[in-house]
Amino acid sequence: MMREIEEVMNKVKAKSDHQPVFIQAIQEVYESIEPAVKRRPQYIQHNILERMVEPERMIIFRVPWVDDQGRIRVHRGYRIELNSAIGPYKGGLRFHPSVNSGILKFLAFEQTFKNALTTLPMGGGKGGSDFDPKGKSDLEVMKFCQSFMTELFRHIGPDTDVPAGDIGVGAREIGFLFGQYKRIKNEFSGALTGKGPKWGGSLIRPEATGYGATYFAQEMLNGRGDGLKGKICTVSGSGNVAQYTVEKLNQLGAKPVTLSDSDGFIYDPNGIDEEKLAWVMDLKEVRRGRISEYAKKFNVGFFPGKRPWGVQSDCAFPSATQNEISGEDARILLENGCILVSEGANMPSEPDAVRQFIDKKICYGPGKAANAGGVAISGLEMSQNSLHYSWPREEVDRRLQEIMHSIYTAASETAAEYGQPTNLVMGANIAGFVKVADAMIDQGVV
Ligand code: NDP
Ligand code: 2IT
Repeated sequence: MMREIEEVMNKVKAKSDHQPVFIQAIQEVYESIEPAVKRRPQYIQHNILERMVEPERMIIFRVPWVDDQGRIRVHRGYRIELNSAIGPYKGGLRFHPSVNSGILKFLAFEQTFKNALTTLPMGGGKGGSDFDPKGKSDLEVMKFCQSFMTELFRHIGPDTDVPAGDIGVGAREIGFLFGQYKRIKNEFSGALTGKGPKWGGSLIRPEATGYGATYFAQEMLNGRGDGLKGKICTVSGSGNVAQYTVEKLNQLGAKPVTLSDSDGFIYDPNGIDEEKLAWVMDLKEVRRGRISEYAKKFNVGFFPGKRPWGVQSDCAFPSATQNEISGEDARILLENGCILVSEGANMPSEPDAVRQFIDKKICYGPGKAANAGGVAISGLEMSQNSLHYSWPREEVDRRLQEIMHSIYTAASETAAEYGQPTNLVMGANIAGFVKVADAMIDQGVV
């Protein structure tokens, strides 16, 4: 590794030793952009590498609320405003007991380059809380969201910072958060995305991440004269991204056979078809149940405590969380003949798994390219809100496909320019980084 990159990595490691996923995300980007940094000495002169990993602002706050038993509870709220070089901070909110500043910094860092790849003017941010919506009543979730927004509102706004959903934050939570924002600010504006379609939300936003990850898979396969038709697909997770990945895979003639949650995975060799998916959506969004219930309902296997990567498949769509494909999982996937991994989740593959996918030259779409469809449609929701207008479903879906195509083109052309045409990790990281870094240089030492 170049001396200058190594020096920055050593400083980051010393400063962030309790933030392994943040270090992992930086390491992956900085290793792969080295050839671009060599060609552009200005990045070193302007100390861009060190500036890029220091968030512009981090907000940490107390979130007190009262549960259904009348007990006073308290959680920690965060918003990381990492980079605003190319637009207002933009990125989701995660509500999950594991949330801490290291996880949110890794997500904000990834988000910054992902947003740059979308072609839309959005900076990078991420936020959330260690609050767990699972097992809470709707009333408790509402009270938590209202308390969270009672602090967050002063930091966000349609031209400042625009949060959206992520793990544990879906349509229900965005509704409660938006209601409280509007009430405090006395302003109906696009300060959040992922809103309901009847009150400012963009059509296709709920579908966008999963659809986008599937369109990205199609782009990668088309690039090799292949397609999704007839492909057996493993999908992890059973939330927003997983559900709409399964929906689009079915529409494109592929066969999704697994879904999971933190308790284990189900394997349905006959395929999770449209009807079964409708049942899953009701299970997850209405009854808020566990994926193991699918196994009972449709009489298939449930594998407690396991991830789906041992199931024979052509294509894998990790759509749950970070580091859910280990080096060992990757070896098994490849041994079983997997030719494509399209990452709906953020950083789902451990570094050893990433290395194997690149070395074997399979179709490998890293998260910041493959799952950018969600934030891209968030960007289109911002545009529609500021126009006080909304576009029809077909129009938004067409733009989503165009954006996924242009991300694939940017990543593969950049990879080719640096002599590794199949390495979309390198291509996406360089294309995203260069855009943000150049904007930072143009704007001076800020
Ligand atoms: P949801 O909350 O809707 O679903 C998350 C799913 O992943 C659930 O099935 C959940 O299971 C599972 N999961 C979460 N954490 C873990 C864990 N530690 N171990 C095992 N399973 C886990 O979230 P989304 O579908 O929105 O997000 C999924 C991934 O996609 C995340 O990595 C997110 O950052 C990424 N992403 C999301 C976008 C969006 O628009 N929503 C956009 C781009 C990326 P359980 O119920 O047991 O917790
Ligand atoms: O990781 C992501 O890109 C998201 N959770 C979506 C962010 C957004 O602002 O739509």
